[in-house]
Amino acid sequence: MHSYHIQTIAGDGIGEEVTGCAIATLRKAGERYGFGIDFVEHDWGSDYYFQHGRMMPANAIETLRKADAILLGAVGHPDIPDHVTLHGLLLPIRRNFDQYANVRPAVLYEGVASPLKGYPPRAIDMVVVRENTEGEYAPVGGFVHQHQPDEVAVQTSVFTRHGCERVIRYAFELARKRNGKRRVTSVTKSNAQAYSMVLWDRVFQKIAAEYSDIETESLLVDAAAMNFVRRPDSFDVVVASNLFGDILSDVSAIVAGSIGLAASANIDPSRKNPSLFEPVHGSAPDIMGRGIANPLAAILSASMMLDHLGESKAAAAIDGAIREVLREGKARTADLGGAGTSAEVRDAIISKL
Ligand code: GGG
Repeated sequence: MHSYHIQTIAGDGIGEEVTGCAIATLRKAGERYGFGIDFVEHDWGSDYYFQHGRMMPANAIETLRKADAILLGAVGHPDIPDHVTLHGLLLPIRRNFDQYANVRPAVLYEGVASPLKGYPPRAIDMVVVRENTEGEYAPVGGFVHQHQPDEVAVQTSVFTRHGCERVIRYAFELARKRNGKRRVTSVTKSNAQAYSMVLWDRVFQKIAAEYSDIETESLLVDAAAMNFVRRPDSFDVVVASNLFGDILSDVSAIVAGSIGLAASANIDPSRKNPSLFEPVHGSAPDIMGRGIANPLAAILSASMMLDHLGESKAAAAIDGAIREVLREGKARTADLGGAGTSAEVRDAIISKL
């Protein structure tokens, strides 16, 4: 029996609760579909930071490199500045492992209400592909005259032709593979960002010419934000820079019912490094420890991980179980209008497997 080596970082807040549900679901899927999973769980994150002054150990990347894949919960703590938690854990992992495609699907499932009227189940079925290693998140900048009245902060975006090409190509390949509208929408703000995003637009035009079977659209990010609300059913694959993709994927999550359903995969398509799977949501400290967080984003992320590892039957079974539980509407958490606990939702999924 093949066994996968999965390393997990539950992280902060509700991260522990939802990752626990994902691990339990993966164990059941392994039993049912004949593969083993050896989990190594790391206690990295904000509690680790309080003890050690850093979010993860100095050799964390070398440790994680041994994994077939990584499962992450959430990062963020009210007593630590957000840039410390994010730059101390998630962002170095994405960059060190060249996880340049952050894939964030948004599907309106049967039994889930969109805040927008008039969309039947699956009418919204899109995926945001966010560039994940450079752009506005590049760690380039600094402070001058720090904490003085004349303080200056410089933050530089980095857009490389190579970086744009590979993520745009990934989006086109995904549009070919998906059973969708075969459309790729590129999002920039190239009227204002007249260097970096003009380069992105040029690269998009060049790559699009290689995919004549795929329809294309280019939108400025303000128009894209409006159209995610006005006509979410028109989107299939959306490709955007690091920051824009992050923001827009919160919009696609909420028009599809809840951020509690938003899964994501940070993929190194070369497979030289492990990929990382995480719910889009953060640590939600306001509800941590109460056992009421929606575990479905974490479980859907675990399913994306199985698919990436080649366990497509098990992944499809988890997706099917989630669809059934949502359709039945008996076990559901508060974000979806229910009063259920994370454990009830987890158990409902596991019983369907
Ligand atoms: N699920 C991991 C998490 O806590 N994400 C919250 C977050 O702020 N992520 C930043 C990003 O993806 O750019």
